[in-house]
Amino acid sequence: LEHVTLIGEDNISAKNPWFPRHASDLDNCNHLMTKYEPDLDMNHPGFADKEYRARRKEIAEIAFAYKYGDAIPFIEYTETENKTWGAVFNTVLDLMPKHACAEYCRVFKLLQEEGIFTADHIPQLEEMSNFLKRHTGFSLRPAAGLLTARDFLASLAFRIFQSTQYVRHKNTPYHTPEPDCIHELLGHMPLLADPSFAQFSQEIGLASLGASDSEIEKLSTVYWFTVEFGLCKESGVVKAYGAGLLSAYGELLHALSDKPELRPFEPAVTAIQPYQDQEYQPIYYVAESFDDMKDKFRRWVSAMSRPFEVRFNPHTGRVEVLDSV
Ligand code: TIH
Ligand code: FE2
Repeated sequence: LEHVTLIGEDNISAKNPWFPRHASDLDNCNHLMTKYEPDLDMNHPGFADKEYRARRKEIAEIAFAYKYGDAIPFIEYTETENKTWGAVFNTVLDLMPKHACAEYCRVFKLLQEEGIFTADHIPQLEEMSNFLKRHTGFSLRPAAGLLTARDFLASLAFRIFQSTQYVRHKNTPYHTPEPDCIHELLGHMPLLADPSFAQFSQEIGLASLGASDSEIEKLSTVYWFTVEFGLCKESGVVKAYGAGLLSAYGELLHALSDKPELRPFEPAVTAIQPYQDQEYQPIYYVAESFDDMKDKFRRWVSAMSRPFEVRFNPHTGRVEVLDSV
């Protein structure tokens, strides 16, 4: 066994930079990227819809007021919002058996059996959070919009997923340029309840703590091409596991058509692939399996250059910093 020493949390230095050490510190990790918000992005489907923008703002306010430990406030979704959910839900239900990976389908069924996933209403984040806790220890906290990569990834280290709570514009159920709760719920939640996938998500989060800006950029690119837009093989057939595909049937069909380029997942290469989130992706990366993806990711991430190591202590819920040099 290697001899390691624990660095205390109070003497912040290059070897011990500030980052969240406990889930309660995430109250300070909710900085937003506003470029895709309907107020600023002229291509957002809600840009010209005043009523939509007011509603989105009303729901985002809840996230600004949220503090660690609070129950996630209940939202009374409107009939229009529930109908948008229903349209996406029914299409996913239809496409899933053929195009979604087995782990996704397994949890989806569980969510239906528990009455959380139904076509007629949007699940509440609080009930979804309780479901995740029972399966993988993941939980949710509300987010006001697209977060900075550093803040978003940091939360994953604590098995916390920061989730938006507002709904996409009714005119574009097949694809939206910014995350909304339909994307979080239909796209992310099933796999966050899968033990292997939850582990992978937490490892990306842990790797991001105290990382340099360029490392954060690489980690968020890997996140983009796996958790968001990943494809994987299942008995030789390519299936979707990325949340941005499973919540956007327009893009799901595009990804599995002959239009985009499919490349094998290789972290060092994938990590430097430029991408955008305005339109469908021209390139997707295909993993051999979740386990293969995790192995490749671990090998790649262990070559990163932080002058310290981190580990999550599940008994205290704290991230500990180890002096490894
Ligand atoms: N495009 C996705 C959807 O329509 O559900 C949402 C997003 C995923 C990633 C970035 S935006
Ligand atoms: Fe997402």
